[in-house]
Order: sequence, then structure tokens, then C-alpha cells
Amino acid sequence: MSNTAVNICVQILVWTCPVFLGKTGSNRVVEPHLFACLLVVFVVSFIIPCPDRPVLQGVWRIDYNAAVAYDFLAAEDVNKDKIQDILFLYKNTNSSRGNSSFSCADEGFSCPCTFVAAVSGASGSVLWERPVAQDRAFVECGILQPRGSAAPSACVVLGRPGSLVAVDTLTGKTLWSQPSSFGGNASVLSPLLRVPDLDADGAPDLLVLIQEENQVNGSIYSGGTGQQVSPPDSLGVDGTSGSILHVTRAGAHYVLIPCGTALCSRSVKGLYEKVSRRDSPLKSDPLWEDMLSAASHRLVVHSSGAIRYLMNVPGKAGDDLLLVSTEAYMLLDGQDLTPRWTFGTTQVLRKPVLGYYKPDTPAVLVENGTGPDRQVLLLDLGSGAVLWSQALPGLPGDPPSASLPTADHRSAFFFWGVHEPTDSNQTEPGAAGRRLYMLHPTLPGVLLELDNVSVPIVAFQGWSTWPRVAPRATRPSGTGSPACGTGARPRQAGRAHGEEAAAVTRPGTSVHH
Ligand SMILES: *[C@@H]1O[C@H](CO)[C@@H](O)[C@H](O)[C@H]1NC(C)=O
Ligand SMILES: *[C@@H]1O[C@H](CO)[C@@H](O)[C@H](O)[C@H]1NC(C)=O
Ligand SMILES: *[C@@H]1O[C@H](CO)[C@@H](O)[C@H](O)[C@H]1NC(C)=O
Ligand SMILES: *[C@@H]1O[C@H](CO)[C@@H](O)[C@H](O)[C@H]1NC(C)=O
Ligand SMILES: *[C@@H]1O[C@H](CO)[C@@H](O)[C@H](O)[C@H]1NC(C)=O
Ligand SMILES: *[C@@H]1O[C@H](CO)[C@@H](O)[C@H](O)[C@H]1NC(C)=O
Ligand SMILES: CC(=O)N[C@H]1CO[C@H](CO)[C@@H](O)[C@@H]1O
Repeated sequence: MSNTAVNICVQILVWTCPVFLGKTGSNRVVEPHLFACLLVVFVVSFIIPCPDRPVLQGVWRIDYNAAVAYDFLAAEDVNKDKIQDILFLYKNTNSSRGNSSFSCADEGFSCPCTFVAAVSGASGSVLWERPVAQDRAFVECGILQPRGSAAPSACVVLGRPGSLVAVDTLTGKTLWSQPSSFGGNASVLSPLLRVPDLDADGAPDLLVLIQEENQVNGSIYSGGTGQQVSPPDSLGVDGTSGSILHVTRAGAHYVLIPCGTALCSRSVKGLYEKVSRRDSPLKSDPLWEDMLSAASHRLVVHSSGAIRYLMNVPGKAGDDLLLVSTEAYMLLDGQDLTPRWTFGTTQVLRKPVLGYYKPDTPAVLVENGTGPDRQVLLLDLGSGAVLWSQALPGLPGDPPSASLPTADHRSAFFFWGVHEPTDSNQTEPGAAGRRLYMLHPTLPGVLLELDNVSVPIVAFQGWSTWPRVAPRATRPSGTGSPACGTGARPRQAGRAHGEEAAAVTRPGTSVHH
């Protein structure tokens, strides 16, 4: 992301789409009682430098003049209207919306400084804004809330120069604030990791990983107060961003960091107890301790190419690990790290996205290559088999893909590309801009074009406004529902035939039957 101030705007698309349930037989007469239409709202929002285009129905846009945008978006129902509201970061002189009770100076920053803003997902109106850092900051939302608790939801902001601040997501007010000193040349490795409550204050704690001179240190901060629970200790490894916390079958917590073609690891128990010299209720896993001590904190995983991404994915008995290297995707058993399957591609650059292609059966959306030869594939997570694939040329800087649960226990998949019909006479594939497509597994032959944008996109994310629901469950209310077809044109792809394509736009009317 460039650090130059441009006009940025946050744009949000809200779709209300019926989802077909049951068999997609040859009879395509839309009869709601046969299809059991449910409404599902897709909320996809992105931050882009301002294009000059009309506001569509179901789309809102707010402009920030001469601001710097950052690659951060989070969603939370801030105003309790049952629609996810959007949190984002921007850098500007005093709050450009004029609805912030704080100026940069009030928080001890010079102008311009970095603000966190919360805007209504339904209308785009600003709910709150406040300065949180001088320059760009790490922000992580929703990690301090104990699971299933009614505690206020918070965003943790790790600013530069060192401060660790928890902001109440609903009001923008500070819950706690602590200075934090990371060495002059140290860099914080994203993301902040949530570890079990070690200081017994009822809130999960935070593990911050810092890299300085080829060495990664970890320190633990209290989620309740922001105080340091355990001072920095070396993990004995170097590494890169993209760490995750993995829980083994024995219930032991391990930090995993990509380091070259291996995985570097350390138990949270070891990290905490060594420095704090206190006991903890955390467990360690003898099998993992053996694997780690044999190879100086490294787990040998026989990866082809440097490891880029790591993901915990649902397995049969606890989480397995999906490992993405520059050359292949590999699913590892979450306990003994034996490969379950390997999917070799020549060029892996993007983080995969999890979703459900068949009902309740996890699948992973992957990309092979970028540019004109890009292929988008859906793999069965259990076997690595290809479920769906589509050639879809990409552009440099395409936003990441996304998936959202739908009411039929599957997912809709969203990806950007520049798919063109083969008969088109277009000399410059990028001229029309990058387009956002949606695939729903019920109609695997249809790619629905949802939007097109001809300027760079800084951040993009999708949220569903409510969790996965059982079919025939509640019908949402008060979403101001624009029809499914709004701004969307069906586009045939792969095995498409016109009948299916037409069916996608039609349900918008059938909902009202
Ligand atoms: C920011 O706001 C403060 C207080 O309202 C004001 O004193 C200051 O001049 C403003 N700075 C800019 C650059 O607008
Ligand atoms: C940061 O790194 C530079 C160059 O590597 C070095 O000159 C400087 O002393 C370092 N600063 C600190 C605080 O370590
Ligand atoms: C990292 O931890 C070591 C002790 O393990 C300590 O000596 C060093 O100062 C720490 N570095 C930072 C940047 O905190
Ligand atoms: C990935 O793309 C490359 C180059 O386009 C191609 O040679 C390779 O067969 C593809 N891999 C898969 C698994 O489709
Ligand atoms: C594409 O269009 C241009 C002008 O619009 C024309 O000169 C050219 O012959 C066309 N190319 C093809 C392959 O149709
Ligand atoms: C881009 O999308 C808008 C509406 O979303 C549509 O009117 C326009 O024709 C599209 N442009 C292209 C080149 O497809
Ligand atoms: C200072 C200011 O204008 N505050 C307003 C910000 O927006 C909220 C919600 O619209 C209003 O209630 C505040 O008065």
C-alpha cells in the first residue's frame, strides 16, 4: 500500500439474495414453496481510492479527502441494528468527518495521525472515530472477548511508537492503555495471537511476537488490563509474519511460525513459565516436545518451497494444518504432522480461503498463478480432490478472495478477476477494471458478476450478517433489502448454460411471492 495521501473511500455492497435449497432439477419454474427461499445478506466492503461512479442501490460510499488508507477492515454490530458495521483505519489531519470528539493533539499525536473509524453497515453514517496512533498501527478486533461472554467487544491497537490500547468497539472509548517498549529496530510480526487467560482476570491474553535481528521474541500481555504478564523471551528462531496458535490433540498450545521450508514452534506453556517463573494450567504435548527438541524448535514438514501461509482447518479429531508454500498446498495431520495430501501447483501467491462446497464438507479455495494464466480452484479439504476449477485471469494487486456461509450449509465464494468472454475484442484486458465474481455451489456453471472497479483496492473483506443457520430458520427483517439482481449481471463460465444464468437473477422477484 502506498503511503501517499489520496482521496479514499469506503464502499459497501449489501446484497439480499435468495438461496436455492434442494435439488436443482431441470424444472426451473420458480416456486418459492418448492425452493424454500431464504434471505441471506452478503456484506462485502472494500476501501479504494475514489472512483467517479454513481451510487447504486444497496451500495453506499463515503469519501475521505487526502487520507491514507490501510489494509485493515473489521466488522462488528456496533449500533445493534443487526447489520454488521465496518471498522477501518485511515490517516489524516483532524478527523475529516468532523464527528470525532478527539483531535490528533488530544491524544498526543501530531497531525496527521491514524484514526480508527466505525461506520454503519446499513447507511454508511459515522458511528465513532478516534485517533489511535501516529502512524500505521496493528489492529486486531474481537480477540479479547472470552468465547460466549457478554463482555464488551474490543479492538486492540498496537501503535508506533509503542502503545498498546484496547478500544471498546461499541463506543470507541479506551478500555485500557499501556505503554509498550519494543526495541528501536524491532518489528511486530502480525497477527497478535490470543492465548488462554494466564493472569486469571477472565479475559484471554495476548501474545505479541517481535522480530529483531533474526530473532523472534514473544511476550504476553493481559487481555484485561494490557499489562505485561510475561516479559519478552526468545523463541530461539527467526521467522516471518503469519504465525498461528495451534492446539494439539493433547490440548497443548503451540505458536507456529513459518521459517523457510520448516515450521518454527514453541509451546505457550514453555514461553510463559520460563520467564515468569510461575506455573500455569497450560499443557505441553510430549510428542511435540520430542519433535521440537530434536531439531532446535523446528518442525520438519518436507515442504517444497518456502512456507507462506499457515491455517488451522477443521479435521476429524481437532484442527489439522493447511500449509501453503510457494509451490504446493499441503494438509498436515494436526497431531503428528504427517501429510494427508499435497496439491502441487507451480505458483502459489495467495492465501487460501475456507468454505463449504458440499453441505457441511469443508473445501478450500486456492489460486494457481496470477496474471493471465491464473486458475481458481476449489479443493475438497478431506482429500485434496478438485471440486471446481475455472480459468480466471487476474491483475496485479487483486484483493484476496472471500467466502460466506449460506443458509443451505454451503458457502458463496467471492473472487476478483478480469474474466472476458472469448469472443470479445479487447486489446487491454484490464481496461474495464477488475471484477468481483460470486460462485454458489448450487449453480457451479455460473459466475455472477457483482461489481467492477477500475482503481486499486486497498482492503476487501466479506461478512455474513448472521451465523450459519439451519434451513427454514428465521427470515431476517429490517435489512432494507435490495434485490439480488442489483448491480449484478450473470456471466456464464465453464459448464454454464443460459438457463442457469437466468435463474440467478430471477429469484429476486420470487422472494415476494
Ligand atoms: C485539529 O483540531 C484542533 C482542535 O480542534 C485544532 O486546534 C487544530 O488546529 C486542528 N488541526 C488541523 C490541522 O486542522
Ligand atoms: C538499527 O539498525 C541500524 C542499522 O542496522 C543501526 O545502525 C542502529 O544502531 C540500530 N538501532 C538500534 C536502536 O538498535
Ligand atoms: C528478546 O529476548 C531476549 C531474552 O530471551 C532478550 O535478551 C532480548 O533483549 C529480547 N529482545 C527484545 C527486542 O525484546
Ligand atoms: C498451475 O498453473 C501452471 C501454469 O499455468 C500449470 O502448468 C499447472 O499445471 C497448473 N497446476 C494445476 C494443478 O492446475
Ligand atoms: C478489434 O477491434 C479493432 C477496432 O475496434 C479492430 O481494428 C480489430 O481488427 C479488432 N480485432 C479483432 C480480432 O476483431
Ligand atoms: C461495471 O458495473 C456497472 C454496474 O455495476 C455497469 O453499469 C457497467 O456496465 C460495468 N462496466 C463494465 C465495463 O462491465
Ligand atoms: C460531535 C458530533 O457531531 N457528534 C455526533 C456524531 O454522530 C452521532 C451519531 O450520529 C451523534 O449522536 C453525535 O452528536
